[in-house]
Amino acid sequence: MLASPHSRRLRLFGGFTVLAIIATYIHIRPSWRQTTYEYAADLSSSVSNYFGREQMYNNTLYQQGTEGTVVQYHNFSNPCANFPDTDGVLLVMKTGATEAFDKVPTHLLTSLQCLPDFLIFSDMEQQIGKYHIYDVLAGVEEKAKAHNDDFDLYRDQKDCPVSQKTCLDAREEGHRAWNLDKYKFLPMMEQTWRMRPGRDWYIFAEADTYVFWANVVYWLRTQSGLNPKERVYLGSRSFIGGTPFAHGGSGYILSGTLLRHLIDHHPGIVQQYNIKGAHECCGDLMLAQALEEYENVKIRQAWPMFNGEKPSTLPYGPGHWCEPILTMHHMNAEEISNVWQFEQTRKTDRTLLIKDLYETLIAPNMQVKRQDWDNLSDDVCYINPDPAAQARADDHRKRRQKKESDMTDTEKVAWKSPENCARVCEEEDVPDEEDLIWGGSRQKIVPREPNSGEPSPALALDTEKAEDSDASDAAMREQWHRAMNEKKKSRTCFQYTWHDEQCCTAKSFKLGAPKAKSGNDKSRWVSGWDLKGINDWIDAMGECTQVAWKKLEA
Ligand SMILES: *[C@@H]1O[C@H](CO)[C@@H](O)[C@H](O)[C@H]1NC(C)=O
Ligand SMILES: *[C@@H]1O[C@H](CO)[C@@H](O)[C@H](O)[C@H]1NC(C)=O
Ligand SMILES: CC(=O)N[C@H]1CO[C@H](CO)[C@@H](O)[C@@H]1O
Repeated sequence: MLASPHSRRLRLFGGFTVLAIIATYIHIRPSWRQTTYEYAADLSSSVSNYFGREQMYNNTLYQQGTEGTVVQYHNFSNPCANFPDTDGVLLVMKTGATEAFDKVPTHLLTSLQCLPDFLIFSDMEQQIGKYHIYDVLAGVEEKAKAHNDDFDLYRDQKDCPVSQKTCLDAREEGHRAWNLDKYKFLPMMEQTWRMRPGRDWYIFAEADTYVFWANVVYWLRTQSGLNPKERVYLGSRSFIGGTPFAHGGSGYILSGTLLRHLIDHHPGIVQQYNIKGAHECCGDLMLAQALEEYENVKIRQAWPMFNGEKPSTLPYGPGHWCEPILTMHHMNAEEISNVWQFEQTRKTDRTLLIKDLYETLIAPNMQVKRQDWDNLSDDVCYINPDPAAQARADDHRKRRQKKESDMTDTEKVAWKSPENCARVCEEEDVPDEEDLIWGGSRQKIVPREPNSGEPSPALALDTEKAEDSDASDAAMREQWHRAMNEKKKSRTCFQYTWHDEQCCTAKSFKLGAPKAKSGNDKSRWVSGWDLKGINDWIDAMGECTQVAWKKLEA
């Protein structure tokens, strides 16, 4: 350690006045000088590391719990070394001038640096470094733009003599940006085909979409069974007014053949939809309508591989575990960079599964309880039956209430406190083997310290079965383990949120997000996770030996 200047001065002062201290000073001086020298050497080597070409850094994702999944140090100088060959696949990103400079640069620093080619479309022509952003609305005819309020933002953006941020507040312009956005989809199809014709696959994404390139390319080429010579339209399916469409933010894919057909065989289609836009809510819906109307092609469902969630909101659990992940949505710049870093620093190059996201990005942050936190639990709700309390609950939660007659005793009082709410999930926990007494000759299993006095029904049933058989102790344990494994896997309660005499639980686990603090204890949001139940479920699932590629519906 280096002494601070102040204590050094003190020591020098003491040295001139007290002989003994001079002696001490002389005695320690060599080691002090050496320390100083070492410090300087450390500093100089870390500075040269930082500015040198080695670029070997601490991996900030490496922490307790992730030692097995990501490397501790990583050489960040060659980010595209393991990037897949994207020959024949083109990324088309759509953004808007109110957000482009917030969202696009992080893509350029991460995956886009490894793509040999891509297109970025927006509602204004802009330049970010060496990258050009095209105004996809430039060609929209005057008759579609004039007298259409939806284009006011388009005009305002052009009139802004300084930076867009100075003229327009992105948050306040949110709905205007949204209204303008729907007009971009069909022109984007046309311009994509004009500018980059003849690719096999076109991946359309937004500036808050994350694309897992290794998975997407591998899936398209070897697992999807799709042929780019056919007319293919796929993504995460949503419905509006009964019409299925590929949700834009989750990313979606058109085969080159379909894009060519749509643009080359139907002149006037873009103009028609530009005018139609004034009466429709969303551009991704309009694209589906156009594909259906002119090509008779419907979306093929690729969810949950194409996904509208991000790591912190993804509902991990049944159906979201051994499934590979191809896209995510609502990703802010920091989240994009984090997931990219995860892809870069994984210890393996096997297909990235939803489970892998959980293990590295979420599990280290799971804890029993968080105050002022909303974990997005709302699958089943238990609300104070008092009419005044019911009136305070929102309709969605009210609809999710369990019937009183279907409730267990624990569930009936779940609304009373966060602790009561937590017990709903705990009821599904299975005992650990260490907590059981294994009977002697007369084989019998009883919980050592039963929570409720009586063993749970499933456990009692299993005990009977075991008693009936003459099985050896080992066979009985084996049978018990199998039964417990099934019970672990089939649990339906993983976490809860409590707030204002409302308890809601979820049949999946997710991290969620902070919720604004509110004044009194009753209205504060508390979220909690049944960590034992979650970890038991994960253990019971085991390693995902089979990658659960989603079979596309016709
Ligand atoms: C990091 O990789 C670059 C090239 O990819 C190499 O030149 C450099 O020596 C590596 N640094 C370390 C510390 O391994
Ligand atoms: C890397 O992490 C270690 C502790 O894990 C820390 O002491 C060190 O300062 C870090 N290095 C850099 C360059 O941040
Ligand atoms: C952040 C978020 O989506 N929070 C939701 C949590 O659950 C309540 C009740 O269902 C919703 O109203 C919130 O929007």
